Amino acid sequence: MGKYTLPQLPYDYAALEPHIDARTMEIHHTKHHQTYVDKLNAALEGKDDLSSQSVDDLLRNFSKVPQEIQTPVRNHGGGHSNHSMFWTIMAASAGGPATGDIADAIKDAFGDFEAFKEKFSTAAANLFGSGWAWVVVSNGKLELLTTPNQNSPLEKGQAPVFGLDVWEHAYYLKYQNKRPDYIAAWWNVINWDEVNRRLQTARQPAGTRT
Ligand code: MN3
Repeated sequence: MGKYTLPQLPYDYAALEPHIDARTMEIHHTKHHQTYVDKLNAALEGKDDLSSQSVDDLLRNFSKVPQEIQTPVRNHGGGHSNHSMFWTIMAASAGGPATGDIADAIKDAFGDFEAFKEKFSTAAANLFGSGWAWVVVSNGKLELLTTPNQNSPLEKGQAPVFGLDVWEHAYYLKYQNKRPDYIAAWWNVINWDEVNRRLQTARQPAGTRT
């Protein structure tokens, strides 16, 4: 039994239907996410000084990870952190325009919500290969960016507010090659309450985050 463990989903596999199907959610959680956890634990075997940190702190302190295990920590630590975030920022009976502080922050940074949604969706659709589209707090400002593979914004000192998994495993069973359809559907399940909680944390100065 390794140090890092697969978190439970805060809802049933079928909860996000019809936008994200139950079979995709089950495989994504029990196979893909579990594999990131297992491979992260294998990479950190015997390195208790590193694995005593939360996975997010491990990535924030990436420069302290020995070079010979940087690649598995980036891939599988990133995979564990990214998916742990992803499950929580989705919910049943969610979606719609942003609410609360994130609505104001989006307006300040990107203009109106529909313009932002378009910009984020285009970035996610155009990302070549596998990766994530993100809204992060970077130097106190809200930014939209993408990362390849499972690379986490935490590694670069950016605080992820929310991110969208655009690996084919996230949508292929239901949407096949139609990634833009998956992205359009995903806006119906984004959990703005959790995004607002994460925004509050992301805006706290580094070092005081929990
Ligand atoms: Mn995934």
